[in-house]
Amino acid sequence: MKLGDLQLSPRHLINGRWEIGTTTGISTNPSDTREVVAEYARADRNQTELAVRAAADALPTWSQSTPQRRADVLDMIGSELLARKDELGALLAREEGKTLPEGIAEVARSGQIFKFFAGEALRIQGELLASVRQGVQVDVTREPVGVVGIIAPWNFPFAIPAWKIAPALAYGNTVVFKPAELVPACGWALAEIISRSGLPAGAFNLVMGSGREVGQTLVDHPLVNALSFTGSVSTGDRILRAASARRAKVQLEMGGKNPLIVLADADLDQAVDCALQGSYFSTGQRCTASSRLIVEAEVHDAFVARLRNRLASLKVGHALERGTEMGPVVDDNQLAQNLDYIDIARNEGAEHVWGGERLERPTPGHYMSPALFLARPEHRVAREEIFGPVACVLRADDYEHALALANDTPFGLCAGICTTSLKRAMHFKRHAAVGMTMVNLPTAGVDFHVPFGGRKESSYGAREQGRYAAEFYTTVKTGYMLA
Ligand code: TXE
Repeated sequence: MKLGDLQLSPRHLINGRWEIGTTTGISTNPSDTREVVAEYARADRNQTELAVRAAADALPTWSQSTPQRRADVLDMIGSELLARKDELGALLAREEGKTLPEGIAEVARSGQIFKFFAGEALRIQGELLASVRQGVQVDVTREPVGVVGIIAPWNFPFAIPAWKIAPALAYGNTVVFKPAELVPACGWALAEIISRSGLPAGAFNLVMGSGREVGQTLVDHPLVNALSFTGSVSTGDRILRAASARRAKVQLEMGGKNPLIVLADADLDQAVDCALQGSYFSTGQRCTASSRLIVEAEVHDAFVARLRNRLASLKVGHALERGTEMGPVVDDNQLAQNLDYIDIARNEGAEHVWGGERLERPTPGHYMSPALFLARPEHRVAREEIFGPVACVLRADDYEHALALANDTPFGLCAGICTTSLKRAMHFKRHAAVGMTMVNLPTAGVDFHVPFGGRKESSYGAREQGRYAAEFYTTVKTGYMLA
């Protein structure tokens, strides 16, 4: 059976059983909208509550399981993801629209994430301290937070769920996972592997459906102790307000408007590569995408000319077609939003350099050409997250001006610089007001074993990934004992 080619009928996983939904929905292939990828079960409030109860009931068993058992479960999931990366990568490309190589790489990374947290389950640490009181011993230990609600976006349908689910389970929590409505088949394929990994029934549950009903039920449910969310700023804000009102732990990863600075001393070909990859690969649908290219005046025109040439030959097409460099936009709404921003940019007086048009391809899909504008800092195209293949160039007088422009944003996820000056690179790493910096690398493309997250409006709560994930998925207990 090859999931990459089939029409699937994903069901919910609730308390170890596959359940039909109260209604059904469909997901389609953005490269060929005639093709239905999945006809999937959609849950209502009651079904979501059953999943939460199942997770709560499984908590005593799973939270007391041995680190070895947790490591075995996570390692098995990781191994299967790696072994099936081609097949699952094809499913991802079909349902979300990133190119096949991008899809395969994402599934492989998801497998590595599970394997990393298999190791972390064996390395849960505490502290033993001398007390300030005579004869007393103090220890600090980590315990699971409890039931974790995981609400995921569509743009990384394997990797983002993986980097939330794997640490949740590694540290002994139980999970209710809600994938985004555009990518239920990917969510289900991951859940199907997890369902065969040896977890007790109810330790991991999948419920699909709308954010308003399924997502909101998780946010409001008193038995959900922690919520990890990736998505838009507006939804993140709503979740934060509701969840913190009932004192649940919350972690949010939201938007970005990430700058890439190109200084006059940069290797220009390398800088153009960084801009091309960071701004347009994965169709620009990454929170780490570089959508503001801040270029020092001396090399501005040369940089723009080279990037324009690269865009002119970028192959936009069906995600599964060999040689495609940029797949379609995920759906009609996102495409309409991208095209609206093209109009806004033109109307506000940004200078159009390339692209931004709807494209026809042999199959009916949501295709558009990569867009580039010369903008001013006040233009909306330079301030708001578009989440598509649309970037703008801002002209900077010098390094100090470039840094000020880079930090002039409500977001603070990632920032990059292309330079051959070690002094400038070091200064930039220290003064960029973000959670992640890149030197001579695209802003998008991160490792899986180190923290991921940002500042300002981009993120809220403890960092994701790496061993820092323990901050969110555990709670510490301080023990005193008269020795
Ligand atoms: O996001 P939402 P959408 C941005 C991007 C995109 C826009 C909309 O600009 O165009 O957001 O995308 C669930 N309670 N990003 O609609 O609505 C929802 O079902 C609980 C940037 O996909 O934030 C889905 O599972 N959950 C971002 C998840 O939240 C709710 C990545 C995300 O959906 C809910 C994705 C509610 N009330 C979108 N409402 C990035 N920067 O990485 C919705 N959801």
